[in-house]
Amino acid sequence: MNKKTKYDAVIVGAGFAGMYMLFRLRKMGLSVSVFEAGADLGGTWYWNRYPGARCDVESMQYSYQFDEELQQEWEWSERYATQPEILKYIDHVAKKYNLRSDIRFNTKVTKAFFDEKVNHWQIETDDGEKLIAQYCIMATGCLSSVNKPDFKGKESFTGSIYYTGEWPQEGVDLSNKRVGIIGTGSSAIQSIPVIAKSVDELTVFQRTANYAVPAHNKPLDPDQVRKIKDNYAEFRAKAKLTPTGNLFEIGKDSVTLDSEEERAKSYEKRWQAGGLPFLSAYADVMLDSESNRVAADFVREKIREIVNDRAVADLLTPKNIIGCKRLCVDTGYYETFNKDNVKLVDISASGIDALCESGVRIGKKVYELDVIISATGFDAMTGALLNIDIRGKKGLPLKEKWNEGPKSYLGVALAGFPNLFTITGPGSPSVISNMLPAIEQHVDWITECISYMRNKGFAVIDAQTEAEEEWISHVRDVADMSLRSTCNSWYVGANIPGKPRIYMPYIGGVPAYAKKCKEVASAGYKGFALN
Ligand code: NA7
Repeated sequence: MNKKTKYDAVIVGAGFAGMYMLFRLRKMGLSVSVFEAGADLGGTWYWNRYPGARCDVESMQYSYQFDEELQQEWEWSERYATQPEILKYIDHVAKKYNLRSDIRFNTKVTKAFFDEKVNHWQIETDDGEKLIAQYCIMATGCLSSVNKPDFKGKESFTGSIYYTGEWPQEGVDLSNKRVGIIGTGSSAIQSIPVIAKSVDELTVFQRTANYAVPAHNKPLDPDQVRKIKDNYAEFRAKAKLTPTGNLFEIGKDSVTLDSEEERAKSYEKRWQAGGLPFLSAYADVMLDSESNRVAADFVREKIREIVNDRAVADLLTPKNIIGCKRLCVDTGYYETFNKDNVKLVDISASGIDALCESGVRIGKKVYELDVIISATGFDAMTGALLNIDIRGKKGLPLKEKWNEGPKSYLGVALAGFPNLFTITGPGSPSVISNMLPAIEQHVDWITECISYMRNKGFAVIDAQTEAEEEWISHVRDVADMSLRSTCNSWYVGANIPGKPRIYMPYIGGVPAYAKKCKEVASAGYKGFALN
């Protein structure tokens, strides 16, 4: 076999996870090759370049912390970074550590088979390359497999269809067009106010109304930045002690500890401050339905205050639990529905009936459009992994192992799939926490695991089925305690027809999760078989 086709490790994906994994393994002296479907770095941030795309976690927290020099030298310009600024940051990181040299772009990994005879992974790419590696590390992202609903009559539409999750690299000129947008999740809520400014008409097709709180985005205050940077390590350490790995001020334990007036004051303060900390006003918001109702009612009232037309305001008012679907962070979303060129169409009864030559048909009514934007989200957490033909011991396909939903030990390893690691996989805090520290925690854990194996002379590590079962049952138990698992969100796979319903992220909190991972490692990788 050609020398070049054999590596110690293959990493699939060159977003934040793949980049840091490459950095760590290369430093350890491993030969590593990274494969990336996109033409450049960034993963989900590479593809999601729709108008208004921005991170909903504050930039001072949504960044790497593995290198003090890096976190000191990089200057974010705004409280919430735009997608282009995140790509600039990624480019800076790649140049600083010379990462691109080991990354093959425009190349998809299509197959990964474990060969038990020689204990390595056989990997194939879409350009026909075959290679082998001792370790296969999936850095495929949680929100990277775009959901493209198969709308009836899709092929008959004569205009253009775009997906927010695969926005054309060259951009799209929407000026003076009649545009329809399907979906009212975070991507739509970010893009609608921006798109509405340039188009002739914007029609929003809403299946489920969503909660959004204002971002109050602004340029970062240099004094505030200095204060954080002077004690960045301490700031990061404190964040790791919070349930979501984000440094928010968490309010009182229960809403019952406050009078009605105090509750309103507390939510108003958070509404004015902006962003996801809104949901941390009381620690029981996601545990107690009455506490949740107080938060939800506050936002419902705000919608009524902002939106002039009562019928439109009613339609935009969510009925379900707040925070069950991910809370959206907006800039002028509800206000946009006061514009004359913006129309809201309720499709809650039967969805999109069909696309036709001239637009979208709902019942008997046709909405004439030049462009349709599908902001319909992702086959989250499992989609990107299941898109690859992954086979473990005895040729078991991952699709089969996961036919009743994802099973994983700690969200990082799969029983029967030795030497395969999944960064921020299902069963880990991942999307329910701040993704950047979640990625770093997994990459550090995997690096230490590989280093341990090399030091002790082990060639193979495989999660044990009992340990996996025990972990999954714990993941399920903690999910059942939270209101988050009770609605039809992408967290439970409800947005993808036929997807098994299971609450995928680990919701027991970042500190508890990190402690468990540490304990497993210090006990010589408890729950794993090493050979
Ligand atoms: P989301 O949050 O999954 O939102 C997708 C939206 O598209 C949501 O409003 C869906 O309605 C709607 N949708 C999905 N499929 C259909 C079909 N078939 N017909 C009509 N409407 C549909 O994805 P986003 O990209 O906005 O955000 C994903 C995450 O990225 C977000 O949570 C942040 O973490 C960043 P539904 O609510 O299912 O009724």
